[in-house]
Amino acid sequence: MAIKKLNLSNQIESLPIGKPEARLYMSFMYVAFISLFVGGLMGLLQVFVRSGKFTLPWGIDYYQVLTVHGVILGLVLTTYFIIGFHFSLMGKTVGISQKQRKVAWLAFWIMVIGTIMTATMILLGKASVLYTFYAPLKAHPIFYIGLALVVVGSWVAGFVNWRQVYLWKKDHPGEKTPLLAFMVTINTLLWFIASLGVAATVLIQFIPWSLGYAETINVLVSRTLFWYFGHPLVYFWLLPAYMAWYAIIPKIIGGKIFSDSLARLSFVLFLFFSIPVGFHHQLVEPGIDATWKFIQVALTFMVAIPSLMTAFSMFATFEITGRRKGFGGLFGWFKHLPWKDVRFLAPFVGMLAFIPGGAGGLINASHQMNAVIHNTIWVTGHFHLTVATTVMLTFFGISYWLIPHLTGRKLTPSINKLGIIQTIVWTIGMSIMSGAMHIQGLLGAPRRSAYSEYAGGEQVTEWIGYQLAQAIGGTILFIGIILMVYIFVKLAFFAPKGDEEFPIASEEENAEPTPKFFENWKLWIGITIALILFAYTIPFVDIIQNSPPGSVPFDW
Ligand code: HAS
Ligand code: CU
Repeated sequence: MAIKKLNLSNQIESLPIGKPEARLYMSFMYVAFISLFVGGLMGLLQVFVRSGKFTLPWGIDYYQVLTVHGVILGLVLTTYFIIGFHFSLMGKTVGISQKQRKVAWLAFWIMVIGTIMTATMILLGKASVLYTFYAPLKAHPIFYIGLALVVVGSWVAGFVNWRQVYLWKKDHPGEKTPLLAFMVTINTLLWFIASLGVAATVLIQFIPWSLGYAETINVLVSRTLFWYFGHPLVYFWLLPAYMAWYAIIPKIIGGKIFSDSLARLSFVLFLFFSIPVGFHHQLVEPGIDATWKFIQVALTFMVAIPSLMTAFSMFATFEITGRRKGFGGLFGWFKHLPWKDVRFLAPFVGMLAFIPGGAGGLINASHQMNAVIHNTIWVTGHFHLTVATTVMLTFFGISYWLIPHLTGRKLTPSINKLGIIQTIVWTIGMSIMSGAMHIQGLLGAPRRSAYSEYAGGEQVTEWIGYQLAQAIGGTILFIGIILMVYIFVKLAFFAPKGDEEFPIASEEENAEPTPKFFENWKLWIGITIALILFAYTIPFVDIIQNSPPGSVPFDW
């Protein structure tokens, strides 16, 4: 398909998405929603086991179930949804040529083969190493090779995005990259630079170790490389939600983008500060100098700033839009937001959840308070607010228009209503489950833990009430998952034919032009690499030079 010329003064002119493209984007969505169902079912089993009233049948192990849950939801669902969404945004704004589409299919199949390899090993019980899979837990080599393939496939997908932006820019000299394509480029860069860390630990440490070529493994190196990747991973999840908040939600509520420059700046800041902060997951770890932990914590607080900018920007969009529609008073604009439109409601609840979710993150990042909550189920509560609510509800919000847009169907009033019920069910289930997890964590209950009698049953009396609450919340959430999967199937196959809008907001007519320097990719990548080298070089050399003898595996 030839790439159409865009007029990008301040208005968005969007490209049509043809059937073959839609098929490509939908393939990623199918995997994502199958994962939602399978991963959610595992979550249900977990809360049941932890209630103390249920044991897993057929010798299935709790940690095997927990690994399926984390890998399928945290790694598979997210990555497939995000890549499918990225592609859709690129297709809509800069186009994806037929040639690049073939490469994109290659990416899909590499990822699928990798996913099947990894999933098979977990299901066979040969890889119960949790989604954080660092040493000394050891899995079957095929688990790691599969993971490596998923990462390679995602890189190929990233190259497609970059290539398209490059071609578009060649065709449009002097024009700024469309906002959403700019954001996708940043998120792809972030993912690429971050996943070099996980690729290094998998290729250099885990594959030789699991194949038996190396007898021992350097645990601290493996954890450090994992968290070099693991923290930016959470922003790789968050940024697509922010894309929708900045550039799509304003359109849905009948407004304009608050500030194109502010949105771009916040994404650039995410690129800078997402990566050199992995130590905030290793604050209690011996072997890392306290000075470097301090430096990375300071950088962690920097990465909160673009989120605060986003919060400011969202409030501004809501208020300006409402007032322009003539809703006066202090909160009139708020009352008249389109509460009955699920494309708005679901992401909005996601935003709300990020207020306690983000605050919890700031608690986690504070060294002294981290000592209280680290390795407790508080952390599980934190990430069920952030990734499983803020991000997921926004992804659902996106699905309500993206899926029918791609399948040529319509979001009918009755599906919209069901979506609103889904959002409410999710909110109630998650509030109960995540709330109970936070409190139980403060009482010292560990995370990554099956039901246990602990200290002769004493602790059970203190904790069991919260574990029962988690089982209740988790069951409600599972109902939410069934509803969402049902809605997905409806929108993909059964909803009436129609032409659902792909909502992209435009800028104000008289908006200030976006400064040219935002297109200075060399500068952004240069600063990113400099910050990573600054934050990691000295402590990493130290870790390698002063490492204890390698650890023998904890084998399954
Ligand atoms: Fe986190 C652990 C620190 C954000 C996910 N985090 C985790 C883990 C996951 C995760 C999965 O420092 C567990 C990893 C594991 O398995 O061990 N996190 C932070 C900090 C932030 C943060 C400082 N986390 C996230 C996001 C995630 C996520 C986002 C997923 C998507 N996290 C930590 C730390 C740990 C950790 C430690 C390790 C703990 C340990 O010891 O193990 C920040 O990015 C948060 C900044 C956010 C804000 C909030 C801004 C609010 C907004 C909403 C505005 C609302 C509006 C609507 C507009 C400051 C944007 C309002 C309307 C009305 C009318 C009211
Ligand atoms: Cu983190």
